[in-house]
Amino acid sequence: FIPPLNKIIFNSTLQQRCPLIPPNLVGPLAILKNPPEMSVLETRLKDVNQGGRGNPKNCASRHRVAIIIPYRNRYEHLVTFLYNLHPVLLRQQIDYQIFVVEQEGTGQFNRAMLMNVGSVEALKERQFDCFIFHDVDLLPEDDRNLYTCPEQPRHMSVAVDKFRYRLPYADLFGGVSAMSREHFQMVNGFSNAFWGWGGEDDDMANRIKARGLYISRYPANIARYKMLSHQKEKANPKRYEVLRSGEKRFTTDGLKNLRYELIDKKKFKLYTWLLVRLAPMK
Ligand code: NGS
Repeated sequence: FIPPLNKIIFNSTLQQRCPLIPPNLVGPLAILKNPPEMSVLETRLKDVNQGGRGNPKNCASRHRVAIIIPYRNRYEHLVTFLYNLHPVLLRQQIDYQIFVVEQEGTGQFNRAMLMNVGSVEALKERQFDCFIFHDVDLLPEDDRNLYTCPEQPRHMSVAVDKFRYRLPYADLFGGVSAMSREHFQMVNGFSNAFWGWGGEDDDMANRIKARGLYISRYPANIARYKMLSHQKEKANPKRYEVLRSGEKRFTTDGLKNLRYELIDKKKFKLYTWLLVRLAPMK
């Protein structure tokens, strides 16, 4: 039996594909800044399934997306993030799962490595089509900013309030960014060599260009974000050096030499939590 082109078989029933443009978007959003307690939020977001998964009810989503949050010590931000993001993703008819990848201990934070781990661990659960790497302190201000899988790597946090809604520089790839599974694997993921703040996203921008891909963006009037306030991280003084010598490591440093230990994993109602110990790169 071959189903008609616009339908697919889903849970052994024939389901219509979701429309290209989700019908219930609202456009500009009021950011919700005072979330209820997590337990209350869990009962309120009743369309979210265990592990922080969502899926449109009446159509088959076109996108299986793993949302990956590199994380440590920002519980209040996390609650606010979940409070704002789940309703948006549900309205966008994405088939998604939120992974919070927490770095164990107090050593230098390695954002890029946590995102590599997130991608590897997500694929152990399902064959996601793409990854959206998302800082926990950024909240989308418009639900037309679709969390779909991109043709080309997509930088999503184009206009952030903290930068007066201007893109600081053309190759910026930090904050929120989306990559297809194929492209992410093609560039060997992120570098594991950036310990402490800064540079890892610029290195990814270099990887993207080196492979003949390019950074795409939605218009700045839609790709808008609010940043939650926090103390500034101490920048890694070596980041420019590591960045400059990055190219010779593109094929070796990344998913290929990723070493970590998964210490714990739990499926909470609103997210899948991974606690990882990162092994320093040799
Ligand atoms: C650049 C950093 C990036 C960072 C970007 C935006 O200077 O990692 O600023 O920063 N590159 C280097 O340090 C080499 S932020 O928006 O977080 O203030 O993403």
